[in-house]
Amino acid sequence: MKILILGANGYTGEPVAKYLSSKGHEVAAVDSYYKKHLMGSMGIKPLVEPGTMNKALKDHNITIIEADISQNNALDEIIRKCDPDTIIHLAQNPSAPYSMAGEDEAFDTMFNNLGVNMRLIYAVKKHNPNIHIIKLGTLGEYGCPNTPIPEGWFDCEYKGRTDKMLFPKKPHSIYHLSKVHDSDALAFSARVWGLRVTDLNQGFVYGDYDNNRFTYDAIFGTVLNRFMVQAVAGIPLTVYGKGGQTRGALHIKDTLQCIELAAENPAKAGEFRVFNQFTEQFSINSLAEKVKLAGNFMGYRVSINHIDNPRHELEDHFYKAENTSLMDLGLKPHLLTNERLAQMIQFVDKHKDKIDIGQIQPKIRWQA
Ligand code: USQ
Repeated sequence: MKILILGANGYTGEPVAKYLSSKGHEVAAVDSYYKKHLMGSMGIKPLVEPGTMNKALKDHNITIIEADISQNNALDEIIRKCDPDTIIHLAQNPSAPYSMAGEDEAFDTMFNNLGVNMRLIYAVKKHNPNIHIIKLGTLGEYGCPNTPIPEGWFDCEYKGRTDKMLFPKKPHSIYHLSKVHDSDALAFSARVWGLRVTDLNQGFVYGDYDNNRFTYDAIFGTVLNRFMVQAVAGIPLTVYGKGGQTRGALHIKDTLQCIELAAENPAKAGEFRVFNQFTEQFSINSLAEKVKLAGNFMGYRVSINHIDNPRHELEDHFYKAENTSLMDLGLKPHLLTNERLAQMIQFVDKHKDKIDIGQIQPKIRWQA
């Protein structure tokens, strides 16, 4: 397949580019270094910094394109040149805390995420509506409803009449809200213009892959990666509030498998397909306990600290997201065993001299 990856310099983008290229696909990788520059401007350093795409992808037979696809015509030219049959769209600001830092950050998140998504829709519509768009969405679009969460669509009955509808969303941050709008725009593009779309509603990702950008700060780091760094650094694990928050999660290797499965089994013309992309669900308390147990067994002194929750979110709630579609396509999960946890902690330990403890505690408050 000819695959174009938008946002190929990130924690997920770079592994996806390498993985799909290693599977024999013709891969082109696009990035504007938006996030790399943003993190630099905020003084945030990842545990592992792969540098530019040139540095990270150069031995992988991948076409590297530096471009700002939020600009009019930029993506059109790339599509004309690369003629992809699949576009994997990861070119977004992925941080809930960043989006809640203030009005400018909220605007930046909305402008970047919705803008690039709209450019993509129009570029595909103009040049080749047959291209399969795979969009990385998030499970956080749904929030935490007191009902099970279907994979996008559900059978709705109201006042005696029925229809197939997209499940209502209750996001908890401007970032997650931006993804809700993206999903709506993509569903619209399938309904009205017949585009082929897969929306992957992903849980939080953990783990490293071939020296990708591994963050642990309070803005860009996801919870399990943060806990593992805190365990190694001897900082009490930062559980926000009661810790009963429950989320879907998956190892970065499963993200790669899921994207590959979606690409190899494309959506039909006019179909907006939603897959919930996670392999297990955990409460934050149970994650902290797992890290504490594994860390203590490995000789670290790990303790847990419930800190004032900087976010506005339910801390004790029902949570049951459905996730059979990717399993049915053949996903073989890499589960969070004690052995895997120990391997990941060892990886963090190899880089422990780079841990900056000033990046750990959260400073952005949802209701400030
Ligand atoms: N949390 C803690 N302590 C921490 C960090 C986080 O208790 O030190 C809690 C948060 O309050 C939240 C949960 O852990 O309840 C997940 O937080 P997170 O920072 O790992 O994830 P989140 O901000 O929700 O966003 C991340 C990715 C995002 C992706 C999303 C999937 O950054 O791109 O879309 O996970 S989901 O969690 O399903 O929304």
